[in-house]
Amino acid sequence: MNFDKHFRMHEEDAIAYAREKLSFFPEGADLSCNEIGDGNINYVFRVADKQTGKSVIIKHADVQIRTSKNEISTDRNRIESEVLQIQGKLAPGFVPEVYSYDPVMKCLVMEDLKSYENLRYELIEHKTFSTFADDITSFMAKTLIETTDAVMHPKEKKEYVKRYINPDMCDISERLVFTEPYFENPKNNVTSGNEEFVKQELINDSALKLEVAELKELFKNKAQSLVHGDLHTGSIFVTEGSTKVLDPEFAFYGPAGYDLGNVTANLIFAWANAFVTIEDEKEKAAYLAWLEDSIQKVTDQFKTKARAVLSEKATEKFISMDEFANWYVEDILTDAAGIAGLELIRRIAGGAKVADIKNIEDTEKKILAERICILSAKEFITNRKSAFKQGSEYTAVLNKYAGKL
Ligand code: SR1
Ligand code: MG
Repeated sequence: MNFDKHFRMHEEDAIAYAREKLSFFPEGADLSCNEIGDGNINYVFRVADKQTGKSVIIKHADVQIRTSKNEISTDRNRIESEVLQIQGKLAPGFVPEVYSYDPVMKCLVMEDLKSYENLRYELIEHKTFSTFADDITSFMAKTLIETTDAVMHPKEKKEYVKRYINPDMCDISERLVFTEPYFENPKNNVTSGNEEFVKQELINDSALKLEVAELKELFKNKAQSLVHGDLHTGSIFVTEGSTKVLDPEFAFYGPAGYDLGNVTANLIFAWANAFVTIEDEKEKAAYLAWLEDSIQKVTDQFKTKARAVLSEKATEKFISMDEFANWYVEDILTDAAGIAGLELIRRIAGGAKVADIKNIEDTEKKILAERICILSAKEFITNRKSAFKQGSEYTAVLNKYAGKL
């Protein structure tokens, strides 16, 4: 095999690929391989030297989506590889190191974060991470603000806009996040017992749908920052004291608030899971308090750090006017609130579910968690322009519905 023509790789191909194309392992190394991908789209191989334990990750893109088998561009693999490297320069230490990218086999070869765990599953197990909010807000302030043309030269930024146009992946988000949950569709697979609620609160609410349509226009047209584009807790790996962001295959030039809103919404899924599943009152109060503190810090620390990046690095002359710089950051927070609402809704009333909610075994508890998320989401969307410039406003809404329902 010389890997000069693309095909869908399996574990044995990844071993052969590592031997032939990578200089990572010594000749004759006894290699093993496991396919460890748990996402919907790609194949992720961990290739390891059985003797030394040294290992590498090969992320491989096929021409079909892994779950649906629908056709999809493999350019996402190039975008992921390049964006990881850009993010690594802007926010050192927050992404895995990229070793190589193969444009023929669509293989992104990168550091194996063996000692890290997927944040979504850690939160479901009610674990806490003392530096998470600080880490993720540093990552977002740097990668989002430093790729705007408030900081970059406008011509250089427009080159990025062109290079990271990502039509197939944006099409997925435009359908799954911004459209399907608001129309009847059997693929939405709504939890039994919540169908009427979803119909009433989402499909029949034309005022809400107008706001959603406005946010969809924003997503399609606001080429503000090089966004990660899918920054949910399954794209984040953690260990105590360190955070790594993976999987920017949905990256494109979009509203900076897209990433911020996704982080907030996915912490809220963890909150809703903990609210309905933790039985011991003391344990529950402590865990909800940590999550609420994290949810608040995501907004509050991002706001401070984004402002600091602008003060330090802006090339746009108007940023020196405090009123404009403040408006610039608040505008991102407005978008983030709308996006947080959309992400909460689409993971419950749309096709792509999250384990925090999907895996709640007791149906009554699951229905309750879903309703808290949906009603809160509606407030985030409809009141985004006048509220949610402070993190405590998000947790106040959650607690309001948790107390009511
Ligand atoms: C077909 S892809 C479904 C979802 O998984 C990804 O992680 C994105 O969130 C996408 O919407
Ligand atoms: Mg992903």
